[in-house]
Amino acid sequence: MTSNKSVLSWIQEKVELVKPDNIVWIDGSEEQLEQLRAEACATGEMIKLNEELLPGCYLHRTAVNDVARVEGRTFICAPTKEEAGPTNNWMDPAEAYEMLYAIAKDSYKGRTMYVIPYSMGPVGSKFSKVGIELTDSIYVVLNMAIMTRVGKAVLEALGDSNDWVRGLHCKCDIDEEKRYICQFPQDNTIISVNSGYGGNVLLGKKCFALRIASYQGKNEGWQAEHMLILGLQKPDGKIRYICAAFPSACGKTNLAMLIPPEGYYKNGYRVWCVGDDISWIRKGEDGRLYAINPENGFFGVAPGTNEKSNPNALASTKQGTIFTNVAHNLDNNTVWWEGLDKNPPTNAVEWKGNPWNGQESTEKGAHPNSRFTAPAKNCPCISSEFENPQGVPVSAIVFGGRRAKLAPLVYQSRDWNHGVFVGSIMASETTAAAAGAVGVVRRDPMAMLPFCGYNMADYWQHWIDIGAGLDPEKAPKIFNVNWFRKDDEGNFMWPGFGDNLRVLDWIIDRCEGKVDADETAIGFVPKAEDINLEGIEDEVSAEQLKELLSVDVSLWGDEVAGIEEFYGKFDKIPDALAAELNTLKNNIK
Ligand code: OXD
Ligand code: MN
Repeated sequence: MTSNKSVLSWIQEKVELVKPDNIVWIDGSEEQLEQLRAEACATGEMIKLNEELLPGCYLHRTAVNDVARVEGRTFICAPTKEEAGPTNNWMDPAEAYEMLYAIAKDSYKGRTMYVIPYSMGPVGSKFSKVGIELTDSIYVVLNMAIMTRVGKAVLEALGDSNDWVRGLHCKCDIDEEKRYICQFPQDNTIISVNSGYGGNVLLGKKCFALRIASYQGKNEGWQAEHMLILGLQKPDGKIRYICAAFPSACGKTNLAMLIPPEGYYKNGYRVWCVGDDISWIRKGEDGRLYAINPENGFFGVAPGTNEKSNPNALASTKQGTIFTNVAHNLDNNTVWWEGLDKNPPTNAVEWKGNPWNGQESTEKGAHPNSRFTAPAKNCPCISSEFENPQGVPVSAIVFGGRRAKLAPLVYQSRDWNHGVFVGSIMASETTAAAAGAVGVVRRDPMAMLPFCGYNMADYWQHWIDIGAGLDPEKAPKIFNVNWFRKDDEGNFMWPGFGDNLRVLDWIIDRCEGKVDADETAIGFVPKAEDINLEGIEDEVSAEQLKELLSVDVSLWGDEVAGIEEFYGKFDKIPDALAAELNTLKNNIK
């Protein structure tokens, strides 16, 4: 399919290492994918679901010890530990290659090597980047064919170029003790062994589009961010775009596909989804920042997705979708997960493959991290700009986390550098959904803690440098939101979901200079009368809104100590951020 020498020689090397019985190049044709689906069903790797209710949909179960990304076994193999920084695991590249090649050696014997040429971003766009993943898993091929653009056209766009990311995935024995997800940013290379689970093996996603791409972006003057992209259409018909970064379990997919509250909808408000997880951002010819979503599908968490929380996500899963680790309803050959509805199936198989009666069992039917891999084109609110090779102009960047007391519902940074500071101090409180203590603050700057491919201090400096190259008039305005503030009884004070539009609306008005704000110690906070509560007055009283917008400087005093402790891990902090921390300290004195 290609005469590109760098591609052919790299594949040849890897063939000699892993020794497959056969080699199959993925050409992107529907016939070839269909053949692979049939083969996966014949071996039991996938189960074909009800063609009438869920056309083109399949179920897959991973090994029970292989159900999530493994941050502890994920390494940035840069030449020095300093280049990886204190927040990444580091391994010397030579040692890493030696160890990984020893694990991968002969591991494809008796298996087929699939060669997946894929593009992150629309094929041929100047934003886009090519990768080639070698895998011995049909499940990986079929997921990659949903999450990225795959096939011949990608190799044609690549031509003879050597600018592509090498990815080797070997299932091996799914041995947890020998599971490694290694990125070699300087070599444009990813090696993943002993896993068959999404985020560890769909190498285009976290490994390439965030870890490798963040490093490429630093060198090439652009940014790879863990951000959704949404278009907010106002009654005037104009659409403004927002990129937003939240840590896991803070509702990125829900916000990206938000349905406006009824009154807003009637007035012509709409939200259009460009992406739910990753943004690649660069300066356009007009001096504004533009973003694309490099992915082509959604790899969403299934539990909790329902007709109320996210009808658009649910609709996206109704065809051509692969479900992983959810419950299998044997009565109608469909799928079920906790939080889908109140009617679990009685004649079912749970995610581990055991018989399951959802009405009687205390076990979960779906794994809490069970997933759907759904084509973006299925989403009823997919943006008309989804395929635009130029991307969309970014009006606002929004950071956020889960803070019961500290952060107000929304605040705006004073300027770009203050906004970078706000992103760098992002943190979220742990929930009961994850193992460990509840309510513990975990720092997760820009939601990139597990995904930054180099030293986070250099990453922050890169953010500062990007801002320095922008006309402040054209630079996106930077905000922080907190949908999770609680009252003294522990109840959430803000309804969230569709009502978050009320906050997005204020954000865009601020970007366009249409609304005033109060300056506080931490930035600009809305005047209470500027957050429209029409339709939710019963849920949020004027008093409660005031509380939601309040800034408690004594709590910020404790927060400063936490920020200093976190910054203290780094040998260097950009001067601009040290100055912002000083300003915060002075402001709360
Ligand atoms: C994801 C994640 O799967 O951030 O998107 O973990
Ligand atoms: Mn993510």
